[in-house]
Amino acid sequence: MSDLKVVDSHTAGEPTRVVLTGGPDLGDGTLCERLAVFKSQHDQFRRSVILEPRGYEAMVGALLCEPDDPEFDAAILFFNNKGYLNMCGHGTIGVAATLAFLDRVSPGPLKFQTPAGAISVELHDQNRVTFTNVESFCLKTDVAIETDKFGRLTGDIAYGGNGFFVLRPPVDLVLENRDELLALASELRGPLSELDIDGLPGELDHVQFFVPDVENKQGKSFVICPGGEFDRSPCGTGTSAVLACMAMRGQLKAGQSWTQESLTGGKFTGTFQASPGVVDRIIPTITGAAYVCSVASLVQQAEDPYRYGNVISAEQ
Ligand code: PYC
Repeated sequence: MSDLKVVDSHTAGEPTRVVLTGGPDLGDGTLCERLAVFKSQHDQFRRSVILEPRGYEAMVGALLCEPDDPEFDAAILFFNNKGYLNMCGHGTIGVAATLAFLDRVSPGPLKFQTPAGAISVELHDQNRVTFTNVESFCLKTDVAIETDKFGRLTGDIAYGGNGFFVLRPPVDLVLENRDELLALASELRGPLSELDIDGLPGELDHVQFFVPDVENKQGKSFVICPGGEFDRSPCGTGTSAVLACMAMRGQLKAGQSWTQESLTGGKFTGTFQASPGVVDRIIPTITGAAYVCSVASLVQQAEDPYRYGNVISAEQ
């Protein structure tokens, strides 16, 4: 049996499981080619690591891989209870803090390769991390979707390493309304998947309820991921997407600092620079902290009917 060693951390409460050893053999193609092999030939590995009983719904996996180029300190393939993520912000912070915990890196600059692109990272100490994300943008503003309970809702389609539908919630953005917002996000997925969208590098598969307080340069967000689970953290790619939307509306300027808070009170700070030479595109920089909470070996006994995970929700 291969030795499947993982380190679990959380970033503002959102878990990241870094796979150190025992991952599948993905061949020696480019990172994107290896991701394609992961998806097509080793999806059972993803399910085994993330789904119950070894993992749980909110967890994001991060398989450490050999980078395509030695300029990178690590290459990462992110996955969750539903599938694969080209980029994950809280996961990037979690990987950096995990590598620091393992004494594999020291505070200072690092560079990670992800399928979405190169991510520059500054490790401030064992836990605190700033990463500079891929180019982010707001693709469409005020897209209307009809819903059963709340009628017509409008939101923006934006990219921050993942694709987001960003909208103001029709109810207060508080933990008590969590189930209602989860149900609404689930309802929105159908019409969103039918939109004819050109120009998004990936799927429009995240819904983000967002309430900005522009004057005080802070906002509250609730991100629902493709597998129906919500991000306990303020979501790094989601924060990048809203920075792009606010930049486009002139609500935040390059270099200004923004604080993004999740429904459970976790905070990231973010800022951006204009993307060189590309109008209305930004390069976001996000800061947060992650803490290691366990080091484990995962075991899959051959007779275990749940060795490849237990599907417990219709959205998985
Ligand atoms: O932090 O970018 C993020 C993220 C995406 C999905 C869960 N977390």
